[in-house]
Amino acid sequence: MERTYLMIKPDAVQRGLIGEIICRFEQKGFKLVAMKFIRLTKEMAEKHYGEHADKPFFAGLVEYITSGPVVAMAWEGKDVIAVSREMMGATNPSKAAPGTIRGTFAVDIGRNVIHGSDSPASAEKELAIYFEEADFVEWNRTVESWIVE
Ligand code: IDP
Repeated sequence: MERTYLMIKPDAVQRGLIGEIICRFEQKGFKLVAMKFIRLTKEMAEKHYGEHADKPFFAGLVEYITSGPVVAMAWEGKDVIAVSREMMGATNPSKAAPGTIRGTFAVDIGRNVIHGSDSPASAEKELAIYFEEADFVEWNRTVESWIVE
């Protein structure tokens, strides 16, 4: 089953949106398999966003993502990488469709409330930054056969 890395960013934690955001993925039918409430170090942030190191917004991005606690999560499910990106909406909340997480809860690209891996390769890389193998909980949902055929 596919896994992705989702992170509730510091702005969403400060605004009391943890429950709202987790609720959407639970209700969709995805399965939570790991979760941590942590504050990123500068090193973790630079590793996570390494591909943007030469962008003008990089310093601000690292400052933002380390500015307060985040909820780091691993979610599992059918096509969870692509589907969770759709549920999040476009990177720039002004362009995010109404009803998506960013479309509903955010207005600024520098405060866009959630991160989600954009490919299997980045999911693998990002999950390894935040979790060790022992952090993943193996569990059976009794409703599984009502969610996936
Ligand atoms: P994604 O988060 O939707 O995958 P990316 O292009 O990978 O989007 O950018 C990573 C993060 O960097 C964004 O979620 C946003 O927080 C931040 N970011 C991207 N572009 C800008 C910008 O132009 N100004 C400020 N922050 C930006």
